[in-house]
Amino acid sequence: MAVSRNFRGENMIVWVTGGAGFIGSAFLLHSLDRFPDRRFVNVDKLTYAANLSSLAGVTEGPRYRLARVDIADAAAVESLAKQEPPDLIVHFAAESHVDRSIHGPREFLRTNVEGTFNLLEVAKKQWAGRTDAVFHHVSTDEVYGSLGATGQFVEDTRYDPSSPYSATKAASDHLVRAWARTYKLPVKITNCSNNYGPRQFPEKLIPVVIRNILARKPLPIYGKGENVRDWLYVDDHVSAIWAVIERGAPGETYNVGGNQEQKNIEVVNALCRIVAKETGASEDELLGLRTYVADRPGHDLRYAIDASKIARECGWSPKETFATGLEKTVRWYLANQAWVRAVETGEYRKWMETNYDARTASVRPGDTQ
Ligand code: NAD
Ligand code: TDX
Repeated sequence: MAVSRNFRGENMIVWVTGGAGFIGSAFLLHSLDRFPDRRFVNVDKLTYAANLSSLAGVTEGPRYRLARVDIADAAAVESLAKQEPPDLIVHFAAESHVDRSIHGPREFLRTNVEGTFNLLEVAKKQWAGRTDAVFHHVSTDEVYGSLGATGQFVEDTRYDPSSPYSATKAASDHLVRAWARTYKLPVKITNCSNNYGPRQFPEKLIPVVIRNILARKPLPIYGKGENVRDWLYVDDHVSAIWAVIERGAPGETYNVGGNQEQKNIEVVNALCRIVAKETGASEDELLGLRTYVADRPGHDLRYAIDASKIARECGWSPKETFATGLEKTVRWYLANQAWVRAVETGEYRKWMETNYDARTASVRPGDTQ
């Protein structure tokens, strides 16, 4: 007998692509807690950026499954859709680091463009005639390119990506909109500013700086440290995505940001101050670690988000300020130094590799720790 599904809850299958990454794992932890009657399928290739210890305590069973699937592999995505037909797809999976995209852009095209294409095709096939399903595409403010000293990105700011990363994210946004217009696929898109928080891979600015402060290593500041980012605490991004899934209009795009602009040098200074306060170290000693290094090629000067549409239409606003979120983040890294060490030694990958079952494309047994 066919299982009847109800978008509002029971038996609903939610695909979370990239659920073992930084934002995807925060989304899963929140969602498993909030929706006890839904089944979440974490569709993740488990690249270097995945870390299953971020999902410690999440057990496989009726409510959760990890499916190790490369979204750029069309046959694998189709086969998973037969086993686990989705009602909602929340698409995080991507190659996400700008510096890596400069040195090796090919993987960014595969995952960000072809991978998104494969998911759209599967959704199109699965959802023919359905209007209650949702393909939620998680994108970035970097698609809009760089601002000068003033102004903010709005939803119809012209796309003008600068890096291979942002160009592939822009391409994926265009595909999602085209599938909505041409095939009437029920899609929603969010373009979010820089996230930070617990469990971010130590290649992005904030975790790199925290790690290096703790190891008393140089804190690399690209160029003059004058570039501005608009920072959002990761759990606020998670709540924004649910606000749009639940209250956003089909086919619409929503910009997400915390209205917390900071120059990179201000971020580094704040981290030195907080770590000094939390550990009793000398703030001057930590500030002395700051080191200006060669600039990132094509480095966007400034991002700033106008998030008034999501506030107005979905009733969303962030809970954390940059000051409160940064303090929480530093405390998490101080309390979880083993997490960072496991990444540095490569230990974090061993568990995944030894417990992977190629026959079921799952990582077992239950507990992911
Ligand atoms: P991340 O790099 O931490 O995690 C990416 C996850 O995707 C990893 O678990 C990885 O294994 C998985 N993945 C990569 N390639 C895959 C493939 N081919 N098939 C299946 N899974 C694959 O990324 P993140 O920082 O959590 O970002 C998640 C999403 O949010 C991305 O789409 C990114 O563009 C977007 N975003 C990120 C930020 C930010 O500041 N981090 C801001 C705005 C938007
Ligand atoms: O060591 C560093 N030194 C430094 O000065 C690093 C890693 C970065 N930077 C600068 C570059 C940026 O101006 O800090 C700023 C932030 O850099 P990243 O953490 O690499 O983030 P960014 O390039 O802004 O992109 C991030 O936000 C938007 C995410 O990586 C993207 O996935 C997201 O779309």
